[in-house]
Amino acid sequence: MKRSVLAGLALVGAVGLALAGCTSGGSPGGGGSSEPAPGGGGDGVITVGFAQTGSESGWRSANTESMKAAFSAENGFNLVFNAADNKIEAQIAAVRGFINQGVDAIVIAPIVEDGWDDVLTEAKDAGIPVILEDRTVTAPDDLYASWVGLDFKKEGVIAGEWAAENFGDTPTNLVVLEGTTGSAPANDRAEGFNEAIAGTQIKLLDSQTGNFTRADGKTVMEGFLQKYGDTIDLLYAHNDDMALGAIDAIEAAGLVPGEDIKIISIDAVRDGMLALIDGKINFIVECNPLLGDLAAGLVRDVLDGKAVEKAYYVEDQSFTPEQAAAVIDDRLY
Ligand code: GZL
Repeated sequence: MKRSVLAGLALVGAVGLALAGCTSGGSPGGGGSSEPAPGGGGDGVITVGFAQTGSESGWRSANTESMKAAFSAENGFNLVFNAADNKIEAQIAAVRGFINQGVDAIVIAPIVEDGWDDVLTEAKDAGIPVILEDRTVTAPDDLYASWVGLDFKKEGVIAGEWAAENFGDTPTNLVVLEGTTGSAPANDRAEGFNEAIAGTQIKLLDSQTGNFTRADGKTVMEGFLQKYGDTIDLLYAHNDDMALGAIDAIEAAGLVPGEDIKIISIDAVRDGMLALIDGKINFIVECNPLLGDLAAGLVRDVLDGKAVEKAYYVEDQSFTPEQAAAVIDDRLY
Protein backbone atom coordinates (compact mmCIF):
# COMPACT_ATOMS: atom_id res chain seq x y z
CA MET A 1 0.00 0.00 0.00
CA LYS A 2 1.62 3.27 -1.17
CA ARG A 3 -0.01 5.27 1.63
CA SER A 4 -2.57 4.78 4.33
CA VAL A 5 -5.84 5.62 2.64
CA LEU A 6 -8.45 7.37 4.80
CA ALA A 7 -12.13 6.49 4.67
CA GLY A 8 -12.91 10.19 4.81
CA LEU A 9 -11.23 13.54 5.02
CA ALA A 10 -10.29 13.95 8.71
CA LEU A 11 -9.24 17.47 9.62
CA VAL A 12 -7.03 18.42 12.52
CA GLY A 13 -6.10 21.86 13.86
CA ALA A 14 -4.55 24.26 11.36
CA VAL A 15 -5.20 21.79 8.55
CA GLY A 16 -8.91 22.24 9.21
CA LEU A 17 -8.53 26.02 8.92
CA ALA A 18 -6.37 25.62 5.83
CA LEU A 19 -8.94 23.37 4.18
CA ALA A 20 -11.57 26.02 4.81
CA GLY A 21 -9.48 28.46 2.82
CA CYS A 22 -7.83 26.07 0.42
CA THR A 23 -9.52 27.62 -2.60
CA SER A 24 -7.97 31.01 -1.83
CA GLY A 25 -5.55 32.11 -4.54
CA GLY A 26 -3.19 34.61 -3.02
CA SER A 27 -0.21 36.34 -4.62
CA PRO A 28 3.04 34.39 -5.13
CA GLY A 29 5.35 34.55 -2.10
CA GLY A 30 9.08 35.42 -2.00
CA GLY A 31 12.07 33.13 -2.66
CA GLY A 32 13.84 32.12 -5.87
CA SER A 33 15.38 28.80 -6.83
CA SER A 34 17.25 27.46 -3.78
CA GLU A 35 17.50 30.94 -2.21
CA PRO A 36 15.94 31.65 1.21
CA ALA A 37 12.95 33.95 1.01
CA PRO A 38 13.57 37.56 2.17
CA GLY A 39 13.00 38.00 5.91
CA GLY A 40 14.00 34.43 6.81
CA GLY A 41 15.37 33.60 10.28
CA GLY A 42 14.41 35.10 13.66
CA ASP A 43 12.19 33.84 16.54
CA GLY A 44 8.96 32.16 15.62
CA VAL A 45 9.82 32.01 11.92
CA ILE A 46 9.53 28.50 10.48
CA THR A 47 12.22 27.65 7.95
CA VAL A 48 10.87 25.20 5.37
CA GLY A 49 12.79 23.51 2.58
CA PHE A 50 10.46 22.84 -0.37
CA ALA A 51 11.71 20.39 -3.03
CA GLN A 52 9.51 20.98 -6.09
CA THR A 53 9.65 18.71 -9.17
CA GLY A 54 10.52 21.50 -11.59
CA SER A 55 8.39 23.60 -13.93
CA GLU A 56 7.17 21.00 -16.43
CA SER A 57 3.56 22.10 -16.79
CA GLY A 58 0.90 24.69 -16.18
CA TRP A 59 -0.26 22.60 -13.23
CA ARG A 60 3.20 22.77 -11.71
CA SER A 61 3.33 26.55 -12.06
CA ALA A 62 -0.02 26.87 -10.27
CA ASN A 63 1.14 24.47 -7.56
CA THR A 64 4.40 26.40 -7.05
CA GLU A 65 2.51 29.69 -6.84
CA SER A 66 0.14 28.22 -4.27
CA MET A 67 3.01 26.87 -2.18
CA LYS A 68 4.99 30.13 -2.29
CA ALA A 69 1.90 32.12 -1.32
CA ALA A 70 1.23 29.84 1.67
CA PHE A 71 4.86 29.61 2.85
CA SER A 72 5.42 33.37 2.63
CA ALA A 73 7.34 35.57 5.06
CA GLU A 74 4.07 37.36 5.87
CA ASN A 75 2.69 33.99 7.02
CA GLY A 76 5.68 33.41 9.31
CA PHE A 77 7.79 31.21 7.05
CA ASN A 78 11.29 31.38 5.61
CA LEU A 79 10.94 29.36 2.41
CA VAL A 80 14.00 27.69 0.88
CA PHE A 81 12.70 26.74 -2.57
CA ASN A 82 14.32 24.29 -4.99
CA ALA A 83 13.01 23.24 -8.41
CA ALA A 84 14.74 20.04 -9.58
CA ASP A 85 14.09 20.32 -13.33
CA ASN A 86 12.33 16.92 -13.21
CA LYS A 87 15.61 15.19 -12.26
CA ILE A 88 15.21 12.83 -9.28
CA GLU A 89 18.91 12.94 -8.41
CA ALA A 90 18.77 16.73 -8.15
CA GLN A 91 15.62 16.59 -6.03
CA ILE A 92 17.13 14.10 -3.57
CA ALA A 93 20.29 16.25 -3.41
CA ALA A 94 18.12 19.27 -2.62
CA VAL A 95 16.50 17.41 0.27
CA ARG A 96 19.95 16.43 1.59
CA GLY A 97 20.86 20.11 1.37
CA PHE A 98 17.82 21.04 3.47
CA ILE A 99 18.85 18.44 6.08
CA ASN A 100 22.40 19.82 6.21
CA GLN A 101 21.00 23.35 6.49
CA GLY A 102 18.97 22.25 9.51
CA VAL A 103 15.59 23.51 8.30
CA ASP A 104 12.61 23.12 10.62
CA ALA A 105 10.57 21.06 8.14
CA ILE A 106 10.83 19.70 4.60
CA VAL A 107 8.06 19.59 2.00
CA ILE A 108 8.50 17.41 -1.11
CA ALA A 109 6.54 16.94 -4.32
CA PRO A 110 8.37 13.70 -5.25
CA ILE A 111 9.08 13.39 -8.97
CA VAL A 112 8.89 9.58 -8.84
CA GLU A 113 7.59 7.12 -6.25
CA ASP A 114 10.73 5.04 -5.69
CA GLY A 115 14.20 5.80 -4.31
CA TRP A 116 13.21 7.89 -1.29
CA ASP A 117 13.91 5.51 1.62
CA ASP A 118 17.51 6.60 2.31
CA VAL A 119 17.09 10.38 2.28
CA LEU A 120 13.79 10.22 4.19
CA THR A 121 15.56 8.09 6.81
CA GLU A 122 18.31 10.73 7.01
CA ALA A 123 15.66 13.44 7.58
CA LYS A 124 14.01 11.33 10.28
CA ASP A 125 17.36 10.69 11.97
CA ALA A 126 17.99 14.45 11.88
CA GLY A 127 14.63 15.05 13.56
CA ILE A 128 13.28 17.03 10.58
CA PRO A 129 9.65 16.20 9.73
CA VAL A 130 8.77 15.65 6.07
CA ILE A 131 5.40 16.51 4.52
CA LEU A 132 4.63 15.17 1.03
CA GLU A 133 2.44 17.28 -1.25
CA ASP A 134 0.96 16.28 -4.60
CA ARG A 135 2.68 13.01 -5.47
CA THR A 136 3.36 10.04 -3.20
CA VAL A 137 6.24 7.66 -2.55
CA THR A 138 6.54 3.91 -2.00
CA ALA A 139 8.79 4.43 1.05
CA PRO A 140 7.32 3.25 4.41
CA ASP A 141 4.87 5.85 5.72
CA ASP A 142 6.71 6.14 9.05
CA LEU A 143 9.37 8.05 7.09
CA TYR A 144 7.09 11.03 6.50
CA ALA A 145 4.60 12.83 8.73
CA SER A 146 1.76 13.24 6.23
CA TRP A 147 0.76 13.64 2.58
CA VAL A 148 -1.76 15.95 0.95
CA GLY A 149 -2.84 15.65 -2.66
CA LEU A 150 -5.24 14.14 -5.11
CA ASP A 151 -6.55 10.63 -5.79
CA PHE A 152 -4.81 9.95 -9.10
CA LYS A 153 -6.33 6.50 -9.55
CA LYS A 154 -9.81 7.99 -9.14
CA GLU A 155 -8.93 10.60 -11.77
CA GLY A 156 -8.01 7.75 -14.14
CA VAL A 157 -11.23 5.89 -13.34
CA ILE A 158 -13.36 8.98 -14.06
CA ALA A 159 -11.55 9.49 -17.38
CA GLY A 160 -11.92 5.81 -18.28
CA GLU A 161 -15.58 5.66 -17.33
CA TRP A 162 -16.29 8.62 -19.64
CA ALA A 163 -14.38 6.88 -22.43
CA ALA A 164 -16.25 3.61 -21.84
CA GLU A 165 -19.62 5.39 -21.75
CA ASN A 166 -19.00 7.34 -24.95
CA PHE A 167 -16.86 5.00 -27.05
CA GLY A 168 -16.91 1.58 -25.37
CA ASP A 169 -19.64 0.07 -27.54
CA THR A 170 -17.84 0.50 -30.87
CA PRO A 171 -14.32 -0.52 -31.98
CA THR A 172 -12.15 2.43 -30.84
CA ASN A 173 -8.38 2.72 -31.32
CA LEU A 174 -6.69 4.40 -28.34
CA VAL A 175 -3.27 6.01 -27.88
CA VAL A 176 -2.00 7.22 -24.50
CA LEU A 177 0.41 10.02 -23.55
CA GLU A 178 1.72 8.91 -20.16
CA GLY A 179 3.05 11.22 -17.47
CA THR A 180 6.58 11.05 -16.07
CA THR A 181 7.70 7.42 -15.95
CA GLY A 182 7.66 6.14 -12.36
CA SER A 183 5.57 9.01 -11.02
CA ALA A 184 2.49 8.31 -8.90
CA PRO A 185 0.10 10.20 -11.23
CA ALA A 186 1.35 8.31 -14.30
CA ASN A 187 1.11 4.93 -12.56
CA ASP A 188 -2.24 5.53 -10.91
CA ARG A 189 -3.98 7.35 -13.79
CA ALA A 190 -3.05 4.44 -16.07
CA GLU A 191 -4.29 1.87 -13.56
CA GLY A 192 -7.61 3.62 -13.01
CA PHE A 193 -8.28 4.24 -16.71
CA ASN A 194 -7.43 0.66 -17.71
CA GLU A 195 -9.73 -0.77 -15.03
CA ALA A 196 -12.57 1.44 -16.25
CA ILE A 197 -12.28 0.49 -19.94
CA ALA A 198 -11.77 -3.25 -19.32
CA GLY A 199 -14.24 -5.30 -21.36
CA THR A 200 -15.10 -2.47 -23.76
CA GLN A 201 -14.23 -2.26 -27.47
CA ILE A 202 -11.56 0.37 -26.75
CA LYS A 203 -8.30 -1.11 -28.04
CA LEU A 204 -4.88 0.24 -27.03
CA LEU A 205 -2.66 0.92 -30.07
CA ASP A 206 0.24 2.54 -28.22
CA SER A 207 1.26 4.22 -24.97
CA GLN A 208 4.36 6.34 -24.36
CA THR A 209 5.54 8.96 -21.90
CA GLY A 210 5.39 12.63 -22.82
CA ASN A 211 6.93 13.60 -19.46
CA PHE A 212 3.94 15.84 -18.64
CA THR A 213 5.32 18.48 -21.05
CA ARG A 214 3.68 20.13 -24.07
CA ALA A 215 6.80 19.72 -26.22
CA ASP A 216 7.16 15.99 -25.58
CA GLY A 217 3.42 15.46 -25.93
CA LYS A 218 3.61 16.97 -29.42
CA THR A 219 6.66 14.91 -30.39
CA VAL A 220 5.17 11.61 -29.20
CA MET A 221 1.83 12.36 -30.89
CA GLU A 222 3.68 13.11 -34.14
CA GLY A 223 5.19 9.64 -33.88
CA PHE A 224 1.79 8.06 -33.21
CA LEU A 225 0.33 9.86 -36.26
CA GLN A 226 3.20 8.72 -38.48
CA LYS A 227 2.75 5.14 -37.31
CA TYR A 228 -1.07 4.85 -37.10
CA GLY A 229 -2.31 7.80 -39.15
CA ASP A 230 -6.03 8.42 -39.10
CA THR A 231 -6.77 5.00 -37.55
CA ILE A 232 -6.40 6.71 -34.16
CA ASP A 233 -9.83 7.43 -32.69
CA LEU A 234 -9.08 8.46 -29.10
CA LEU A 235 -6.22 10.02 -27.11
CA TYR A 236 -5.94 9.77 -23.32
CA ALA A 237 -3.39 12.30 -22.07
CA HIS A 238 -2.30 12.17 -18.42
CA ASN A 239 -2.22 15.97 -18.34
CA ASP A 240 -3.43 19.02 -20.25
CA ASP A 241 0.03 20.15 -21.36
CA MET A 242 0.63 16.91 -23.27
CA ALA A 243 -2.91 17.11 -24.70
CA LEU A 244 -2.19 20.65 -25.94
CA GLY A 245 1.03 19.45 -27.58
CA ALA A 246 -0.89 16.60 -29.19
CA ILE A 247 -3.44 19.10 -30.53
CA ASP A 248 -0.60 20.95 -32.27
CA ALA A 249 0.53 17.68 -33.88
CA ILE A 250 -2.99 16.62 -34.86
CA GLU A 251 -3.70 19.97 -36.54
CA ALA A 252 -0.31 19.92 -38.31
CA ALA A 253 -1.31 16.52 -39.70
CA GLY A 254 -4.47 18.07 -41.19
CA LEU A 255 -6.81 16.35 -38.72
CA VAL A 256 -9.35 17.96 -36.39
CA PRO A 257 -8.72 17.48 -32.64
CA GLY A 258 -11.89 16.73 -30.70
CA GLU A 259 -13.54 15.39 -33.86
CA ASP A 260 -11.22 13.14 -35.93
CA ILE A 261 -9.37 12.23 -32.72
CA LYS A 262 -11.31 12.57 -29.47
CA ILE A 263 -9.20 13.73 -26.50
CA ILE A 264 -9.53 13.05 -22.77
CA SER A 265 -7.17 14.88 -20.41
CA ILE A 266 -6.47 15.52 -16.73
CA ASP A 267 -5.61 18.69 -14.75
CA ALA A 268 -8.15 21.36 -15.87
CA VAL A 269 -5.59 24.17 -16.01
CA ARG A 270 -6.74 27.29 -17.84
CA ASP A 271 -5.26 26.47 -21.26
CA GLY A 272 -6.75 22.99 -21.10
CA MET A 273 -10.16 24.34 -20.16
CA LEU A 274 -10.04 26.85 -23.04
CA ALA A 275 -9.23 24.03 -25.48
CA LEU A 276 -12.13 22.07 -23.98
CA ILE A 277 -14.48 25.01 -24.52
CA ASP A 278 -13.20 25.26 -28.11
CA GLY A 279 -14.06 21.57 -28.64
CA LYS A 280 -10.44 20.50 -29.21
CA ILE A 281 -10.53 18.44 -26.02
CA ASN A 282 -13.69 16.46 -25.22
CA PHE A 283 -13.47 15.79 -21.47
CA ILE A 284 -11.17 16.90 -18.64
CA VAL A 285 -10.80 15.54 -15.12
CA GLU A 286 -9.60 18.15 -12.65
CA CYS A 287 -6.49 17.80 -10.47
CA ASN A 288 -6.45 20.69 -8.02
CA PRO A 289 -2.95 22.24 -7.68
CA LEU A 290 -3.88 24.67 -4.88
CA LEU A 291 -2.29 22.66 -2.07
CA GLY A 292 -0.21 25.40 -0.42
CA ASP A 293 -2.57 26.27 2.45
CA LEU A 294 -3.05 22.60 3.29
CA ALA A 295 0.69 21.86 3.25
CA ALA A 296 1.41 24.92 5.43
CA GLY A 297 -1.30 23.87 7.90
CA LEU A 298 0.22 20.39 8.08
CA VAL A 299 3.70 21.81 8.73
CA ARG A 300 2.35 23.92 11.59
CA ASP A 301 0.35 21.01 13.06
CA VAL A 302 3.31 18.64 12.90
CA LEU A 303 5.74 21.15 14.44
CA ASP A 304 3.15 21.88 17.15
CA GLY A 305 3.09 18.17 17.96
CA LYS A 306 -0.53 17.72 16.92
CA ALA A 307 -1.69 14.34 15.66
CA VAL A 308 -2.17 14.37 11.88
CA GLU A 309 -3.48 11.79 9.45
CA LYS A 310 -1.13 10.09 6.99
CA ALA A 311 -3.15 11.21 3.98
CA TYR A 312 -5.42 14.17 3.13
CA TYR A 313 -7.25 14.07 -0.19
CA VAL A 314 -8.44 17.17 -2.03
CA GLU A 315 -11.66 16.66 -3.97
CA ASP A 316 -11.60 16.87 -7.78
CA GLN A 317 -14.37 17.33 -10.37
CA SER A 318 -14.68 16.80 -14.13
CA PHE A 319 -15.80 18.93 -17.04
CA THR A 320 -17.53 18.69 -20.39
CA PRO A 321 -17.18 21.70 -22.72
CA GLU A 322 -20.46 23.14 -21.48
CA GLN A 323 -19.51 22.71 -17.83
CA ALA A 324 -16.12 24.35 -18.48
CA ALA A 325 -17.74 27.35 -20.17
CA ALA A 326 -19.98 27.83 -17.13
CA VAL A 327 -17.08 28.10 -14.65
CA ILE A 328 -14.05 29.37 -16.61
CA ASP A 329 -14.39 32.98 -15.42
CA ASP A 330 -14.48 31.98 -11.74
CA ARG A 331 -11.54 29.59 -11.62
CA LEU A 332 -8.39 30.33 -9.63
CA TYR A 333 -5.98 28.59 -12.05
C1 GZL B 1 -0.59 15.77 -10.45
C2 GZL B 1 0.77 16.37 -10.79
C3 GZL B 1 1.04 16.24 -12.24
C4 GZL B 1 0.06 17.01 -13.13
C5 GZL B 1 0.97 17.45 -14.22
O1 GZL B 1 -0.89 16.01 -9.10
O2 GZL B 1 1.79 15.70 -10.07
O3 GZL B 1 2.34 16.77 -12.50
O4 GZL B 1 -1.02 16.26 -13.59
C6 GZL B 1 2.19 17.86 -13.42
O5 GZL B 1 0.47 18.50 -15.02
O6 GZL B 1 3.29 18.05 -14.22
